[in-house]
Parts: sequence; structure tokens; C-alpha cells
Amino acid sequence: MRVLVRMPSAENDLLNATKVAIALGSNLGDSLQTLEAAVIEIEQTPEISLIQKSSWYRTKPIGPPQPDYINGCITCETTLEPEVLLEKLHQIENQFGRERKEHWGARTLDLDLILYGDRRINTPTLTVPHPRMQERAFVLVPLAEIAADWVDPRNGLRLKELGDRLSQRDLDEIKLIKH
Ligand code: A4P
Ligand code: MG
Repeated sequence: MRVLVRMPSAENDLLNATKVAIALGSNLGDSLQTLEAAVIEIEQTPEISLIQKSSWYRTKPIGPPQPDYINGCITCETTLEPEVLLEKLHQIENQFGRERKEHWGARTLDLDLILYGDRRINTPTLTVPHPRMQERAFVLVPLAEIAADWVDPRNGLRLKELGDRLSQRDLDEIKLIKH
């Protein structure tokens, strides 16, 4: 009888890791400082390793009247399953004083899971790819900056191509503020 023993090792962890894209946003408090600190917090999670971080952009709010946002994106590798990763992101949001009052309302920190490898996920608590990513310059522009060739599994289009479909009006709503 053959017995397979799986040894936990850095190599195994790497083999099981999936590339994910996370969008960060903030429009309350010292947003830039919060976002930079949130990236460090994500990076310090043992099961997550940061691949790349985009520039930060000042963006006009979508939703009820509220202050401008700062938005950006990161790509990471993780061995966490999608729901566990979402839970971790919620924990970090809470750590930075996130309160959920109004739908699409102002927040100290919003962490959205945009892409999880090439998986399509539809559960009551998680939809991936993020259902509104293709219409949002504040997600597509920073994400295309660091992952232009990543393909949206819903339509086979690269992020760069999705970004090229944004209108000039959408693009006018976002301004690069920090590399
Ligand atoms: N949820 C489902 N799928 C996901 C996913 N892929 N990533 C669920 C993250 N969460 C996901 O989210 C509500 C619930 O969505 C979660 O409990 C989770 O189980 P939330 O963060 O509590 O609330 P929300 O962010 O207000 O809701 P939603 O619908 O995710 O809003 P969006 O689409 O993220 O929009 N304008 C600018 N300029 N910049 C922004 O960043 N963000 C929003 C929020 C509105 N306007 C904005 C911005
Ligand atoms: Mg959110």
C-alpha cells in the first residue's frame, strides 16, 4: 500500500498558492496612511505574500455624496481559500475602524477581493470576479497598471482591454497622486 504523506513545507505552500487581486479604498481619516498600513498588514499575514502594489489614485465617489476616495490595488499570492481570505480582509477592515452604516457610504477602509486566480465564485457572501470591476476606473486603472495581462474569466478579456473600454468621463474621475 502506498501512503502519501504531505509534509508542510514552503515549497508545498508555494505550489498551492493562488494569485489574487485586492482593491483598497478609503475616504475617511488619513486615507493614504491607512491604505499604506493596510498593505503592510496584508503583507504580514503568514498565508499571504505581496507580489505588487499599484500607485494610489484620488477618485470621485460613486454612490451617495461623500468625500473623494483614495484607491489602489495589490496583487498577492495566497494559500487561503476565498472565503477565508475574505474573512481576513474583513478583520483588517475592522482593525482600521471600518463601520458598516450606509451602502456604498464613506469608510476608513474597504478591501474588496477582485480576482482569485481564474476562479468564478458565487456564494451568498462572495462574488468573484468582483461584479462591478469592469465599470470602475478606480479598480481597473490601478489593477491594469500591475496586472495588465490577467484575464477576466467571465469574458476572456485582459485587464488592459477592460481598462481601454472605460470612457474618458470615467478616466477624468481619477487622478494619480502617488507612485
Ligand atoms: N462581498 C461579495 N463579494 C465580495 C468581494 N468580491 N469582495 C460581500 C468583497 N466583499 C464581497 O461589502 C458588503 C458585502 O459584500 C460583504 O459583507 C461581502 O460578504 P462591504 O464592504 O460591507 O460594503 P460595500 O463595500 O459598501 O459594498 P459593495 O457592494 O462591495 O460596494 P462596492 O461595490 O465595493 O462599492 N467610489 C470610489 N471613488 N471609490 C471606492 O472605492 N467604493 C464603493 C463601494 C462605492 N463608491 C466608491 C468606492
Ligand atoms: Mg467592500
